[in-house]
Amino acid sequence: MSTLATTIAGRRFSTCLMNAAGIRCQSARDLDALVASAAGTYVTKSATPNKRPGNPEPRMTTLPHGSFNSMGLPNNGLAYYLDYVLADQIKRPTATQFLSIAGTSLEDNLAMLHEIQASEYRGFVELNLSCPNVPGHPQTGYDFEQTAKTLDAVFAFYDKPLGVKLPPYFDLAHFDAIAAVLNQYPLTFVTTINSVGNGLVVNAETETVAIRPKGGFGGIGGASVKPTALANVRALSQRLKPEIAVVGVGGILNGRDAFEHILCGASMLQIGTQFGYEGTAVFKRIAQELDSIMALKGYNTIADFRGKLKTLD
Ligand code: RRO
Repeated sequence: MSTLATTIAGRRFSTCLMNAAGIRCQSARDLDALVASAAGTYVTKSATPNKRPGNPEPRMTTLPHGSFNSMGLPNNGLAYYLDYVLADQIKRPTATQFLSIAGTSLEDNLAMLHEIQASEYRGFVELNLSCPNVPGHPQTGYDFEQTAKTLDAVFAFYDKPLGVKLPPYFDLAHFDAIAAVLNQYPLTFVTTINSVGNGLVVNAETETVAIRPKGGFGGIGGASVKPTALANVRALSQRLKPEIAVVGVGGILNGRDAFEHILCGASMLQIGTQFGYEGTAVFKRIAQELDSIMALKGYNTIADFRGKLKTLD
């Protein structure tokens, strides 16, 4: 019998498929649907200390091979998501949740982490260093010094399992640089990639941009970003110390995409755009497709092929 189970920092997940932060995970109703689904766990919409309405609409559009957004961090505030995961922890004591936070300043991130540290929360925190869509706030993950400063301040007091959500990198020197920073800290995981930031979608008919915020600039997700996602999963898996698990996200539409992410080194897979389009049925479908591929190849567990991508040397 094959299994899609995975383990990160000693926490077992019955399957390696889950949602990606931001998509259908903003309300308790969304999160209830994820809990009831075939996903192995869930991540909550990135939280700020207080509730935020996000950017003006329209702030999202579909693409032929993906999605395009500038949501601007609409969320119900940290207390809402912390309450949700704490209640879930009581209902399902063996589950491990991912609680995403995305302060728009270091002070906000530290304030939220102090609150989480002081709570009964035992699950993972996914610290989002890569939101591309808040006007006036650059992506921390592209500033290696600020990333180190952030993690220095975080790990000065925070001692529960924590990972970071990274933006995509496009240069081998940048993979080296970010890995050198991340390897200095007791991180549990990295999640890679966030959307490919600051693309531009043009409507030739109306001769306008497609979305209102930031003059039309927004983050690209879905099938188009898969090669970038695979490169980031692979490059970081090769460079990070083995205690840091890699969570792969970007362009997973089917079992083959999931298989490719695992070959590149992913221990957990997050589905964003396709989950948005398909709803919770996506988890069972992709699990079945991945399971079939593994059966054909004679693999019993994802560890049998994780990170084993071969080069043509
Ligand atoms: O809310 C958003 O605009 C958003 C966030 Br926080 C993020 O991390 N990635 C993204 O594509 N959109």
